[in-house]
Amino acid sequence: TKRIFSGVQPSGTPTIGNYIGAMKQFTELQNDFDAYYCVVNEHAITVAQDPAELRKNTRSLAALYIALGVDPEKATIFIQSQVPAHAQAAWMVQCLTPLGELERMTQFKDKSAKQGSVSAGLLTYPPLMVADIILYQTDLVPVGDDQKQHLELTRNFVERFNNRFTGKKEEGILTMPEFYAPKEGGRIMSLQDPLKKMSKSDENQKGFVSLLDDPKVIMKKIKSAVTDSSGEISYDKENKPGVSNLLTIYSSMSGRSIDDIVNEYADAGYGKFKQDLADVVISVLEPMQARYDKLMESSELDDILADGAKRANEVASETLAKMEKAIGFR
Ligand code: AQP
Repeated sequence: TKRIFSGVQPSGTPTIGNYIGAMKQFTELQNDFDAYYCVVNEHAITVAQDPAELRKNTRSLAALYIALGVDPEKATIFIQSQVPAHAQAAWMVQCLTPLGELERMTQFKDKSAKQGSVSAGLLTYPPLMVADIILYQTDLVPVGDDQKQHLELTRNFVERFNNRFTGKKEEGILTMPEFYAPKEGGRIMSLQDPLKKMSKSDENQKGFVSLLDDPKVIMKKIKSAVTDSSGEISYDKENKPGVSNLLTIYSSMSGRSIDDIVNEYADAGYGKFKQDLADVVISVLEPMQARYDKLMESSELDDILADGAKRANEVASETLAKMEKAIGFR
């Protein structure tokens, strides 16, 4: 069976953007792939995190994976820092990656521009992501559009590493991964600024719906989403970015096509459309939140994570050993 790997940073509570762009695919793909879903807490510390918050968000994110339908019997769920191979492989990746490639990354440029003091880790975030992916000999990486550039970097690395360290007759040491994003919803925009990506660490809480928002809060946030003054419900990303974003969310959360939704609301106003959209979002999140609450109270979660770390360590250390041998450490 083919492998998939993906991760989410515990840098806050995931938003419906994270869900639509990536996490929703986790449950859909776990039946056909050998799946590894990681809580990437080492990535989260590339920007400042409060230790108590980080600890809480890490556990909470693992519970959310399961609450949204990841089955620990089928998929391996684990915390990145509990598998030391990630940091070890990342060092080798860093040493084999030209600085210029990292300085060109859009996410680095965006995030460093927002910060007074930039950590070296923010720059070397992509090599850590390369390590995450290659350690599991990953075939497919379900992530949102914003991670596409990092995946390209991963593919370049794999090619370079295999070329350099593998004799031509041998099979490549590392597997070449493919990018996998949903057709629609690879980039959900902020509810307050439809030209900006929805982000869980956005200071403006009204810009996103988090997976743990209360139904009343969800209703309020969606009702106050920025649209336009035309009053017409149609999909036009250029001229109607706000409404188009809401249509994408509606479509992804309901499984209905955008055309179908546009037809239904042809004569309706924004008020009715937003109200129904909020109901759709709530109908998906409410049962998930109930499962989440139960999990957080039980010790089951700790057992699942201990088992996940064990399984992940087994696979990751095998690849790490191959890399170390190739490089000359063994
Ligand atoms: N707005 C988005 N639309 C669709 N997919 C998205 N993803 C992120 N934002 C959107 C995808 O969600 C997965 C997890 O993201 P991450 O935690 O690794 O970090 P990120 O990409 O930096 O996401 P955020 O929400 O913007 O986090 P912060 O605020 O901490 O930087 C990834 O697959 C990502 O593509």
